[in-house]
Amino acid sequence: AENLCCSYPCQNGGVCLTKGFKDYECDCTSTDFYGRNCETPTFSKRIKLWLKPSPLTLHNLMIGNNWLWNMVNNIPFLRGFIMKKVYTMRSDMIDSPPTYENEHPYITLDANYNVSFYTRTLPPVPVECPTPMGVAGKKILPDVDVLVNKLFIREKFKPEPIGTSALFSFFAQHFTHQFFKTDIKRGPQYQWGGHGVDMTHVYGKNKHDENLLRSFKDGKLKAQTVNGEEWPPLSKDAQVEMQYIMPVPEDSKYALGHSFFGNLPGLFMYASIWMREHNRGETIKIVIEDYVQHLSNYNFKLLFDPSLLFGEPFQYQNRIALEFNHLYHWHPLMPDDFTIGGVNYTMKDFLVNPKLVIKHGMATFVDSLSKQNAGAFTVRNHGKYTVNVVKDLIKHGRTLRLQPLNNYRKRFNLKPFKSFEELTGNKWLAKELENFYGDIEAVEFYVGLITEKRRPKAVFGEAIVEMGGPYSVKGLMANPICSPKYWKPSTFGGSVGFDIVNTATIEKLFCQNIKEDCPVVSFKVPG
Ligand code: MNH
Repeated sequence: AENLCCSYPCQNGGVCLTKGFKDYECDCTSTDFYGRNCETPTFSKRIKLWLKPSPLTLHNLMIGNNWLWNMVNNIPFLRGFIMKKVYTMRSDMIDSPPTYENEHPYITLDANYNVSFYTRTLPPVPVECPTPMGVAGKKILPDVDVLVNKLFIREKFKPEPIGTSALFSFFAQHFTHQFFKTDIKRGPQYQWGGHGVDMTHVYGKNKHDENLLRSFKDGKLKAQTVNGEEWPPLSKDAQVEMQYIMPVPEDSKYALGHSFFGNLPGLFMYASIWMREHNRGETIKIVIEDYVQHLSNYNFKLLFDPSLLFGEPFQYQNRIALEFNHLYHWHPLMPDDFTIGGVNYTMKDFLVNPKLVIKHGMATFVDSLSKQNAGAFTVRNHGKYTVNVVKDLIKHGRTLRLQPLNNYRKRFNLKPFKSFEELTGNKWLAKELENFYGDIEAVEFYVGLITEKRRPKAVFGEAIVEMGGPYSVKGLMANPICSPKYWKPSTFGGSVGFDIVNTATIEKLFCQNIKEDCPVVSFKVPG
């Protein structure tokens, strides 16, 4: 007998239950919908839906209307009001406490208590379904090598259209590696991180590593001076385990908070600047007001102010979701080569070569990355060294039985796509995808995300933003330092420390830790 839940009959967040052998039931509890498939809104929900602007309307409001935002940005009460809406609307999309894990298509307590699992926003496709995606599409998914050769491999570099810099790409990688930590030996559903912004990528994964990295003087991390600048210690002077993707000479091995960060100069650069700075509250401030600000391209000036959530119903707990990890695979943002202080380096020259940062110096390095364009997040734009990463990712999506993109669109209040052309906005690509999947309802998660048409004036398509936004806002604002008992000057050593957090910017982070004149520090290539 077939599992009737394989066709995802329950709408609007209703939960599907099999009933006997040839029936199903939808649990519509607290969805504001009723009916066999939770398809009918209650009267008050109908009015709310009618008044509610679509994600596209909101996006257009935020990226346009310069005059309006110039006014709002300068009226603290209005700016705070709008920002509170951003916090609550985004984080309300995330289940908290977490609901699903990878082993069951229904809620289990393990999803909450087993913190070695990534959580899942949507449960896995039931194993007994007729096709890998449920009932839609072919019985066998496209061959990963064929798929990647056709849709992922970069032939000619495509620059990111809104002018995102390579400084941004490395920030993304550096920042997110503190909480995307797959424990691949156990399997792609396992992780070894702390489910949030815990700064383990600077201080080390546990107390043991932290003690090795700390100098126990003035609260500072161990450091060494080379060419008149401070850099992380060599591995022989702080024996935390590092992992390199190819062999490295001993004198190029540095002790860093994250075992991967010796592999790329851009990561070593961020590791070094945070070692010089070391303050946790600043990260969230910089991520919201510089990093997400750039990413959103909003004319509204985003604000980091945890007190806006005080008194609101909001859970100060976070769990990293598998889907968040998958959608954050932004490898196309990496260019194939870099110009540092006028010298050209290929990615091959860059790999396992952190010494380049010391050689050119912090100022030149950050200046050069700021002036260099990132790659576009789109098809056929994965550089040579990241092709295997995306192959693994797609394979993991399959073993984990991620639901198709359209189900995620519905979960995050987006209209499911009706055709391949609507997804891609491109006839050639639509044709290719149709050959691979046969049915728009069977497009895999990551493949759908990267083939989705870009929004006007944006880095990504709709789905990445409408999913990534909620995970990101929830993860940042649910951090304990944002909670009422923590968010006060005494937690930061008094008003001086609190003030540092409240005025932090990416530019200050670099410039106040560089002795020379302030270089260009920008997530957007100037000019
Ligand atoms: Mn990247 C995982 C290489 C840039 C985001 N990345 C991995 C893995 C490798 C890797 C290897 C391990 C996965 C596997 O073994 O299958 N990544 C690179 C290289 C570059 C790179 C060589 C640059 C060149 N990565 C980036 C950038 C981002 C990013 C830029 C943007 C945020 N990478 C990820 C994420 C993971 C990952 C997210 C998953 C990490 C985890 O789950 O542990």
